[in-house]
Amino acid sequence: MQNFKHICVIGLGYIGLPTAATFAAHGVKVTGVDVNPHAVDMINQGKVHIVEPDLDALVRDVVARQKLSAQLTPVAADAYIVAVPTPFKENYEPDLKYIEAAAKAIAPHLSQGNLVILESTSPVGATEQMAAWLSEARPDLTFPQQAGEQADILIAHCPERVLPGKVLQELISNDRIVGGMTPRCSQASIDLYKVFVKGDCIETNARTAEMCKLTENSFRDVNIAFANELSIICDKLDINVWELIKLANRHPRVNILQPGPGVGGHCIAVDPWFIVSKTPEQARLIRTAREVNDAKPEWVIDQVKIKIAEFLQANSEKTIKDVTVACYGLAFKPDIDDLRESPALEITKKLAEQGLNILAIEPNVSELPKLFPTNVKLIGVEDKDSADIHLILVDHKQFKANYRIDSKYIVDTKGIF
Ligand code: SAJ
Repeated sequence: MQNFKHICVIGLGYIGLPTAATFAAHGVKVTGVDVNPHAVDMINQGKVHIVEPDLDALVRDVVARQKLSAQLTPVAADAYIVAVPTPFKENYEPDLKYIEAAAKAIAPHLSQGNLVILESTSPVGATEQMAAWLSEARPDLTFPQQAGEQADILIAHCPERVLPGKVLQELISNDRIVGGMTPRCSQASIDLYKVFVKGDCIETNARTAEMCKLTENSFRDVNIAFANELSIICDKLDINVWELIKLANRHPRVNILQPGPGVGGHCIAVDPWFIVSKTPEQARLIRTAREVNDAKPEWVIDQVKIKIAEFLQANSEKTIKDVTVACYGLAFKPDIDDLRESPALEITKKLAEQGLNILAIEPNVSELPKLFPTNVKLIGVEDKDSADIHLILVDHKQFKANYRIDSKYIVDTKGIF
C-alpha cells in the first residue's frame, strides 16, 4: 500500500479546493496550485473564493494548521491531482488547453513513483493525451503507455461526481470510479482516495472511467430532455405535465425527471457534447437531448409573450411599455446562489432586452450581476404584487410553502402554482 505524505492539487475551483481541503483535513500535506493570484491569496488567508456549504470553515482550519497552502506553480510531491476546467470550443469540441498547461507545469517536478490523477471531466482519450504530454516533457522517465506496469510514473482518471451544494459530504460518501492506465495505477489511486473516501473505489481502465462520467451526466440530460419535451407536448394537449409525470412515476420501472426552463450548470449541459464530438454519427439521441434542452428557454420566452398578449387584451388601456414581468429565481437550480450557466438568468436577460420592465426575485443573492440590463430590478420575495406577469423559473424553497401569487397571468416552468 502506497503512502502519500504530500500531494499537489492543480486547480483550486469547485472540485480542486474541496478535494485539497479534505485531504488536508485527513492529515496529508497539500499544496494547492492555481493560476488565479486572487484565489491563491484568499486561500492562504484561510478564506474561500467560491460558495459551497461548510467549505469556508474547513479551509480556515486546514490553512491555520498549515496542512494546506496555495501557490501559483506546482512543487515536488508524491501525487498530483489535476482538477482544472475542460470547457468546449465554439464547435462543441472539448478544449484540453488547461489540462495541457497543468501537465506542462507538473512535468519538471515529477520523479519515479509519482502518481498523476486527472479528475477533470474529460473526453475519452484525454488521460492518454495527458500522459503523452508528460512523457514528451520528461523523456528521462517512463510512463504507462510505454512501460506498462513497470512505468516510473503512474497515471489514472478518477472523475469527480459530487453535487454542487453537497460537495463535502459527497466527496466522502460517493463511490469513486478509478480508471488507471494499468492495474498498478488504479491500485495506487485507490490507496490515495481511501485516505477519506468511505464509498467504494471501483477499479476500471482510464477510457471507461472517462466515458462513465460523461454517461452519468448524459443520462440525466436525456431524461430531463424527455421531461422537457413532455411539458411542451402536454401544453399542446392541455394536460398537466406535473400530474402526468407523478402518475407515470408510480410505475415501478419508470422514473422521469422534472421539466424546467432548460438545463444549466457547468456539467450536464456540457459533458454530453464530449460524447457527441467524438462520435457524431452514433450519438444521435444524446445530441437531440442537448438540442431539446437548449431550446427550452426560447419556448418559455414564447409562453411569456402569449401571456403578455392575453394581459394586454384584457387591459386595453395598457401598452407593452406598461407591462411588468416578475421573474422568480435566477440561479441554475433551487436553493443555491450560483447564477452561472443558468437558463433562468438567460431568460430574464432576454426578456429585459426586449424592453420589458423586469422585477427579479432571487432570495439567494444580494445584487444582480454587473452588466445586467438596467431595466431589471432586484426585489424581495414579498414585493412582487406590482407585477402583471409572473414567471416562475426556479423552485427555490421560498416560493413553495404558503407562498401565494394572486394572478391569472402566471407562467410556471417548475409546476409550483
Ligand atoms: N434539472 C431539471 N430537472 C431535473 C433535475 C435537474 O431541469 O429533474 C436541471 C437543474 O435545474 C439544473 C440542471 O438540470 O439546471 C443540472 O442540475 P443537476 O442537479 O441535475 O446537476 P449538477 O449540474 O448540479 O451536477 C451534476 C451531477 N450529476 C449527476 O447527478 C449525474 C453531479 O453529481 C456531478 O458531479 C456534476 O453534474 C458534475 O460536476 O459533473
